[in-house]
This record gives sequence, C-alpha cells and structure tokens, in this order.
Amino acid sequence: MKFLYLTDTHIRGRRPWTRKDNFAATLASKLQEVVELANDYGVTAVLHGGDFFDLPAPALPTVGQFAAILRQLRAPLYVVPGNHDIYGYDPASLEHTMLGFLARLGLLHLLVPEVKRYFRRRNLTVQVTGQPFHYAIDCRDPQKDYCVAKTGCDLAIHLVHGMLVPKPFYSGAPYTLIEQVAPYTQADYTLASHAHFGFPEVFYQGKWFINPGSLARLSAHPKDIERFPQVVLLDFSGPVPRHSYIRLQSARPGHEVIDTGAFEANLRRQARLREHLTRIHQEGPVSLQDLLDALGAKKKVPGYVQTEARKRLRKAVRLEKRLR
Ligand SMILES: [Mn+2]
Repeated sequence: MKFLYLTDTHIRGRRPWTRKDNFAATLASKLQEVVELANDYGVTAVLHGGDFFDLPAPALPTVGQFAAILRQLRAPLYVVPGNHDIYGYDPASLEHTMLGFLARLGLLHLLVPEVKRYFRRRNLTVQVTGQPFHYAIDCRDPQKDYCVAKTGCDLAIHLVHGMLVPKPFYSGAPYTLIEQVAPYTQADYTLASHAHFGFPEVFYQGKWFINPGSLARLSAHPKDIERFPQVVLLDFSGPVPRHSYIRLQSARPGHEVIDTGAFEANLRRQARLREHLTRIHQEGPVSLQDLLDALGAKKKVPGYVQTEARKRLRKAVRLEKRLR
C-alpha cells in the first residue's frame, strides 16, 4: 500500500505579483507530474494537505483546466480543506465553495473530522483522518486538532491544515509546536501543511511529523527561491513503513519563476504599513467599531450592511475573547 502526499497547491488562474512566469501553466505541469507519479507508483490514494485552491470560488475555466488533469488520477484523491478553500475560516462554508462542489461531483473526497477512512490490503489496515483549518486552530487546545486515536488499524495518518512547526515562529501568527502534540497523538504519520516552507521531518517515539512545503511558491522569500517543490511517497508495502521525498522535475529553479525584487518591495511596503499604524496608534486607541462606522459613512455603505457588519464585528470580538 502506498500514498502520495502533496499540499498547498493554491490553484489560481491569475499570476501572483511575486511571480514572473505563467503561474497557472507552471502549476498545471506540476500537477500533471504528480498525477503521473501517483499512477506510476500505483498508489492507493493521493492525499492533499489543503489550500487546494487559492480562493474559495476560483474562476470556472481555471477549475476546468485543473479538473481535467486530476481526472487522469487512477487513485482517489483526498483533500483536507485549508484556509484558502473556505469562507471566513469557517469549514461550514464548504458546501458553498468550489472544493465542496468538486467533492459533490465525486472528483475528490473531503477529509473532515466526522470521517475516518480505512484502507485495507492483505493484512494491513491504514486509517486516514483530516482536520481542516478553522478560526480557532492553533489557538485552542492543540490536542483537539492535532491528536488522533488509532482505532482498528495498524497504521494511522492524520492530515492537519494548521501552523504546526518544530520551533517557535516569530511572525505574530498563532502556531502549534510539534512537541505539544507528539506525545499525545497516536498517528504514525502527521502530515502538516499551511507553513509553506515546510520543515525538516521530526521523528518522535516512532511517530513522524512531515511537511514537504507548498507545491506553489508564492512568497518571493529567499527560502522560497532556494527550495524545490516536492511530494512525499509513503510506502507501506515492505516489512516496515518507509517514506521518501520526490522533488518535482517540472518545477523550475526559484530565480526563474519568482520575481526576486518582489521580496524587497514587500519589505518596504510592510515598513510603510508599520509606520502608518504607529502614527494611528499615537493619536490614541482606535476602536474597531468607530473605524467601521467611519468607513461606512465615507463609502456611503447602505444601513442594513452597516448593521450586519456591526453584528459580525461584535461576534468576532466575543469569539476572540473566548479564545484568549
Ligand atoms: Mn497555504
């Protein structure tokens, strides 16, 4: 039994501002290669770590282009929804998204908490589960999202679309450390995503923690320019489980596809933004409610939209307080 793992494809039609190639064409050739690898290795299933699409509802011609490639897969495709696949960080929005639509068509299967998928070959049973991204991930008890129990299986694979990292992460964004999870999960393989640069694999008491990095390089960060997109082959056909990384042949060197000047431009933009925010805060504390009201008045937003926006803001503030 074999599985192929890939993640963060961020399928989109338009070229990101950090890229200088035809992004969709490059991505299409990468996915074509993934399909051929999966078919050549005769994998049992292809597993996708999420951010399948870059937007919850990408343009139909883009969806058609990539659906035609994925239809050539002989094995089923399982996808755990990422933050880019859903609306408002809410997995309940899946039925309104393109990923949900493709699942309804049967082109792929969604890995959601209610689903435990079992694969059986001869005397080996493998359990596959997935935890989609949601607004409280990496803020609430990490065991709820990252830890699974093995039930009636020999091996367990758990996919999570969250910020699982081997060491503290200084961007201000929430994250979960592997050490917070490793002693408590029973999964033999925790397949991580979301952190696009990936991380060197971690082995803890017989359990693997793996993130090969995103298939799409979007950031123009030097790390993205240096690294190569890769997939992971999990091979359970021998006496012991093994895995290997496969670098995609179709991926071009970072400096050929990424606009290297974009990183510096982005740093300058962030510095200007910080300066601007400091100036605002010097004038006294800003209430989000006041900001919303001022914006509503300035842009002449209809009253009912403003009322709804205030309602949602109050809800978000309540939720944030609860998570702290
Ligand atoms: Mn992503």
